[in-house]
Amino acid sequence: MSAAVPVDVWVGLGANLGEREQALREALQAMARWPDTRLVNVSALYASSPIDAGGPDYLNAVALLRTTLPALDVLQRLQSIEQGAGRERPYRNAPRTLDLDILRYGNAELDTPTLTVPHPRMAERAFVLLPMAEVSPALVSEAALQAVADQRIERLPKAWVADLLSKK
Ligand code: A4P
Ligand code: MG
Repeated sequence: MSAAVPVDVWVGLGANLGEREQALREALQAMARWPDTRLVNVSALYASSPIDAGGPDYLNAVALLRTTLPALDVLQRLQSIEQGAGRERPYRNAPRTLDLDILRYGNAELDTPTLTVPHPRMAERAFVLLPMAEVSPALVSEAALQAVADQRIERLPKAWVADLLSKK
């Protein structure tokens, strides 16, 4: 079932195991193929040190989708892409081949056992705020960026990102 009105959905992508860039690219390609969905914008990739976690450096990005899919349908589809990338969950915040989080689903505020939006830890994380500011500048204030300015993060522009954007 689809909601009648398209909703802007921000998705955070992260990977710190395996072929990280390929995992992010394939995930974006998969989202762009969803029914009733447009991939509107994608940030550059960002390399960042793990926050509240261990393991290798992460590659992160943020994508903006416009979709009529309900929020739980989006979550289920993201989880199925994670599974396809070989995601394992041995313990909390374990290193991962691919993590896909819903950062915002329009202006919805949901707190259910399976889905909390806006993502509760978003404001603490440079690896979310910097790419999100690139995709949707109005959503991230200077003060929010200042608050995470001590976190190590590096912007890595990738030519292939622009090729993914939907012309629909
Ligand atoms: N869930 C609830 N709300 C959401 C949402 N908005 N989006 C539920 C996605 N899932 C949501 O997720 C566990 C459960 O959360 C799901 O079953 C879903 O129903 P998970 O992906 O299995 O576990 P996780 O990834 O360990 O949890 P989460 O919440 O994604 O972890 P965090 O807090 O996002 O931290 N450092 C850097 N530099 N870059 C990173 O990407 N990521 C983390 C993960 C830690 N440190 C990092 C990074
Ligand atoms: Mg997750």
